[in-house]
Amino acid sequence: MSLQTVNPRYQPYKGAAAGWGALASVTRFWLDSKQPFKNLRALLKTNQNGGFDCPGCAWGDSPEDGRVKFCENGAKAVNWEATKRRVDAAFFARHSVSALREQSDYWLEYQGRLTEPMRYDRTSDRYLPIAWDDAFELVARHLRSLDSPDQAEFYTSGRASNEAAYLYQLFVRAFGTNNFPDCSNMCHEASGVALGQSVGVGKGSVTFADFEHADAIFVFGQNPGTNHPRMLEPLREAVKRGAQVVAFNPLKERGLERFQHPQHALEMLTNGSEPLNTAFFRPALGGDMAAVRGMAKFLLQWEREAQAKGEPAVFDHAFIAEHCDGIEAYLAELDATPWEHIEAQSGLRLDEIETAAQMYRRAERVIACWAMGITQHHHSVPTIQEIVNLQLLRGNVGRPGAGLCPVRGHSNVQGDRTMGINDRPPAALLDALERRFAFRVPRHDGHNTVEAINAMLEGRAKVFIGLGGNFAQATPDSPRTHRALQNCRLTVQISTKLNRSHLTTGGDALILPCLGRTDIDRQASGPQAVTVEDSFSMIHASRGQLEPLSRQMRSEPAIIAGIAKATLGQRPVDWDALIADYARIRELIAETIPGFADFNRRVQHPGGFHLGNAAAERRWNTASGKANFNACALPRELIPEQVRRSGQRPDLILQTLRSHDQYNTTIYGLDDRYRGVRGQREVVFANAADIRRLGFEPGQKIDLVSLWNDGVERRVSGFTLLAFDIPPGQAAAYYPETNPLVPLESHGVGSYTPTSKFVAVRLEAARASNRIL
Ligand SMILES: Nc1nc2c(c(=O)[nH]1)N[C@H]1C(S)=C(S)[C@@H](COP(=O)(O)OP(=O)(O)OC[C@H]3O[C@@H](n4cnc5c(=O)[nH]c(N)nc54)[C@H](O)[C@@H]3O)O[C@H]1N2
Ligand SMILES: Nc1nc2c(c(=O)[nH]1)N[C@H]1C(S)=C(S)[C@@H](COP(=O)(O)OP(=O)(O)OC[C@H]3O[C@@H](n4cnc5c(=O)[nH]c(N)nc54)[C@H](O)[C@@H]3O)O[C@H]1N2
Ligand SMILES: [Mo]
Repeated sequence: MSLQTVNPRYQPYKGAAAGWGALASVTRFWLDSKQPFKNLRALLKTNQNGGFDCPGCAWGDSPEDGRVKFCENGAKAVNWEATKRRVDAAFFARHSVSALREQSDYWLEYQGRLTEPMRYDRTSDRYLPIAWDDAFELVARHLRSLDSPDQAEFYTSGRASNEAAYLYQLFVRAFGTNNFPDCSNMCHEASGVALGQSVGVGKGSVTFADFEHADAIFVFGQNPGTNHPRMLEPLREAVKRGAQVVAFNPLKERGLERFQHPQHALEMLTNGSEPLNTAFFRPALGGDMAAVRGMAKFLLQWEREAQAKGEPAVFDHAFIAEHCDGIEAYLAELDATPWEHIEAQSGLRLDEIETAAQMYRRAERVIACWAMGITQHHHSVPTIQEIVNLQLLRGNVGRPGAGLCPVRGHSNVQGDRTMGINDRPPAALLDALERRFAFRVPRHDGHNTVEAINAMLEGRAKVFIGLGGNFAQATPDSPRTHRALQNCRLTVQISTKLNRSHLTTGGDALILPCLGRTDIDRQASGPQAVTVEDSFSMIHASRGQLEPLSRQMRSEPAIIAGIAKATLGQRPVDWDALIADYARIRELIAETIPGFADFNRRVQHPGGFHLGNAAAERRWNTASGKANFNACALPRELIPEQVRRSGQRPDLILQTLRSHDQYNTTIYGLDDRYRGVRGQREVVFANAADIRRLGFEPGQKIDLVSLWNDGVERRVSGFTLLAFDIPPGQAAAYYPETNPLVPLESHGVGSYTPTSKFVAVRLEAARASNRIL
């Protein structure tokens, strides 16, 4: 694959999701990684017993099914990590940091794996090698010089293993703060908050097996064909056995429409494909709460009709009476919500909502799935609670084939939270740590991602440590976030690949190169396994299979232990002993984290073990002791007040999403096959009628300017307008290029999640071509 931008092309994609197109793409990536056979071997062990957990998404597989799971984007993730290219001292000697800043994100990560620890030298504007011990000492010096532990921010991205995350939180709390900004804050935070209040567990209640028993699966705001390809198989099986798969998505995502099974030779040869849904609804951005409210209102209407006629009830009265709280207030809220408001806000016609409600009512067992199309909104917590309300009305929580399924992103983002990566830690966790380790844990709230950026901007935080991820690019309001990092005295990135966060340096800056999921991790007691938790709360082991590219790379637990020992000494644990054998870390986890008793033995079980989920067993760990109906009014308007007060009207509402060739801020390639885009990323999808209405032509270059009443100009330049099948008034463009448009202050109520799926924008004829982001 060439790094040159090929001629931008745009042609609608006609094939099915997965199938031949995926195979061709994987082969290309295999060849491109320069070690195709080694990677093939590695891939065959992905998500298998004895292999490593796929570093792609957090979708779980059936624990009983031993077959190799083929997924195009998992293959890309493996190949990307298992490259032979290296970013070493010689590389940094060739390139100054200012010169690297001129390169694209795509170019930066393409250069290969980080192989030795480096420290930024301001005089030469270059990264120079540093010995590991000196690096640890430097971090310790900076941390010890702070006036308060709360002046340091400890970010986590969701690839970190349970063992790494546990050590990290132990070190940080022993140091004295709960400042744990986390990728989850930008992702499924709203799901955790909403589910915690509604059903007492901030995680999904279903397991893989439930998908085999559901009569209907509702998929809200998710693009599984690109982001969770292994989910397509259970969806297809569901449609085949006559279950309903109902998609809510403004974009007709190919993976939700048609699917060709890459492991069924006949299907591939005949080029047949299966439809993947039985109904598709295209709401307004942010319109799902109104849509689900409408469905619930129809159910209430039918319930009353059934009562009047003496017909069987629509609601599950026995469940509601025994298990739920707040039904009266919720039904009153349904009555108080006008149909006109539902129709206007949802972007759907009432007859469409009625059809969705009928499909819902006819299904005995319903699973509701959702992802970023739901969580990255101002009112995402009430939207998720409305989905729960709907599920509670018919008892669709806590029985086989039914339940709640926030489909998680990063492969261990859920596990990291279980391990205590939490800026608002539950008291029970803190008590357990205090009992076991005999130090005074910090009891006050720490910073989440938005709060951490503000603290760094205002000089209240002076040290930033990133355990993975790409903070500079994943966060909103990019120029401000970059300034926030640059304000720090020290920035430390524990990473596998070069990215813009390494180039956005504080006064001092370190790159600490770590092993990834695919690499063999050797310690004193031999090769180590780590553990992860998938979206279904299954815990399983992961063992790297590939020889690391350099002896200088260290494991994440070893790097954390190195920093901890330099900062705190052998306190509150013997860090070296834990690194010699990770089973000792798991013993500590077993003693302090609920559900992990006998961890080392249970994780030997093929396929892993289930952590258990109280809501799935109809035990409700809420304040009321019941599952709560939350009666929340629909937002009066979706356009935020700060936009209305800006005095300008938005031309379009923009959502920022992923292409098929990216993993978050990691850009694998410049194509987005299922949306028909080739060789370019700086594009805006808009409706042809809107493009004309606004006085532009398809193909024209434009600037996007977002609206917010704070006097800051937020603009990205030189984007190509593509006429696309998208509802009127909406636009879509890729993240992270559009992150400069998302105001830091525009975040979800109760979740602090940036509203990446709802940005009010104006379009202007292009001023200049975009500088590299
Ligand atoms: N290959 C690959 N896999 C990944 C990732 C990746 O970048 N690449 N990222 C991982 C991570 S961290 C995550 S969180 C997940 C993300 O997985 P997704 O949530 O599928 O990711 P997005 O691309 O943000 O897609 C959001 C979808 O929601 C729709 N949508 C947007 N706004 C709305 C709305 O208001 N209502 C409704 N109903 N729909 C809406 C969009 O049209 C789009 O289809 O994927 C994980 N897996
Ligand atoms: N506008 C907009 N912004 C968004 C989103 C959106 O939809 N729209 N989505 C949000 C979401 S859902 C998420 S989860 C965040 C993602 O935010 P992050 O998790 O911070 O970002 P990633 O792009 O996943 O991080 C990629 C980097 O992680 C490092 N890395 C990869 N593997 C490993 C590993 O095994 N160990 C270590 N230590 N480092 C590793 C590599 O150096 C790589 O460059 O972005 C959020 N930002
Ligand atoms: Mo995510």
